[in-house]
Amino acid sequence: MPHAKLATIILSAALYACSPTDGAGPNAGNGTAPPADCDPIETGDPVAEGQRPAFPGQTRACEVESNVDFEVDVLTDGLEHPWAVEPLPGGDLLVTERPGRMRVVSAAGVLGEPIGGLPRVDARGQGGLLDVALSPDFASDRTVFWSYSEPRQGGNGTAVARGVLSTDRRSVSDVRVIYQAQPTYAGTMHFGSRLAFGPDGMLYITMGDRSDASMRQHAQRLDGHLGKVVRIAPDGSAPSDNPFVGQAGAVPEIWSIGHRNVQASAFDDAGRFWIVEHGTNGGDELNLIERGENYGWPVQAYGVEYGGSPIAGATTNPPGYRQPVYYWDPVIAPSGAEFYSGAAFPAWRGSLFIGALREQRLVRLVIENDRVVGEEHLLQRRGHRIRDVREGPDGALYIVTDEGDGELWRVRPR
Ligand SMILES: [Ca+2]
Ligand SMILES: [Ca+2]
Repeated sequence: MPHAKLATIILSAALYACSPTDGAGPNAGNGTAPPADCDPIETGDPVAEGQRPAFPGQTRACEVESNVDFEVDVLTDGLEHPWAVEPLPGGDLLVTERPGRMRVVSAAGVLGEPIGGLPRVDARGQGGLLDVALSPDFASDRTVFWSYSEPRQGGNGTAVARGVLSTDRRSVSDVRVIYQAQPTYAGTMHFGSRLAFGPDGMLYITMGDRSDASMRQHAQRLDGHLGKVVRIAPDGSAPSDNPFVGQAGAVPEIWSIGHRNVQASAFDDAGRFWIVEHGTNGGDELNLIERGENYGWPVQAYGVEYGGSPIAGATTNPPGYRQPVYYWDPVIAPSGAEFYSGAAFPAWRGSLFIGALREQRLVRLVIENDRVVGEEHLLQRRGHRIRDVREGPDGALYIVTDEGDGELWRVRPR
């Protein structure tokens, strides 16, 4: 589509020329019209008819093309539903597989044996071994943190454990469970749970609402962890500056509330925390998370139920709830996110990359002044559900695909 490409290039130039002045202030973009010559990335019919964004540019951003020349190396296949890839300092990679295995894959693509010492997981439905994160002091303490669905009396729940990786990387020791989401529930869906350490040294855990209609309201309640972003210290304790510490009836680990199911999170260069949540049909959301705020679910939502009916009790823009910075209708099913900061791809610096399961692609967002000003779709012809994306120490992007025969990819300059 040469015509569309030309229009995009012209549009990009116009955007970059005008945005620094237009975008100042926290409510930048409100009331400003989208560029008239924009080619929106999404041209299909919205799923939810008649819904309107709260501000221009909140959905269907302009298509941008970075025209980066890259190569995709399939480092390994044969991974069973890998959920996370975490680059190690020397260039090797930690990978989780949902049935309960964690392995090291070498930078050359050699698949290691499962690491011993991990607790049992409830690997039904969306559950199992989920994310892994390195301690901020990994080089000295060799400590890793992982999330999983923990089998419990009466059901299961998202948990986070930590352990010390042996120097031969065959096992973890000193394993401690530092977080157990409450309440326990007998279900197999919406466990969250990306892990990210903030610049404050705290561990941010994104949660799900457990999916069933009877559980949704937990996202608005302070007496449990479902549907929240949770912030804990590396030992599992609740920091004293969490927003609901000391409030009667509130669990102290809560950082923000009103989330549906969050499997993607990333800190930006400025140390701000962004999440991408699975919405209902037509309502996947990008949110900029601030302490103690309410992100709306299940009161504020775009889209409709996957069965097609309206979301009972929800409207798109009720007062008192944070609006998403951006939403997708149709949905992408987001999992895994990373702000790119490497030297290998200068054109991608500052971009937010997001894995898309349903749409089987890598999404790149250009964000300026807290607004999405461009969206690009990459890797969409490979036909794999993208589960996680991380930047390696070499500046390459590392990706795992959610398949029974899942793959680990390295995206590097050609
Ligand atoms: Ca991770
Ligand atoms: Ca929301």
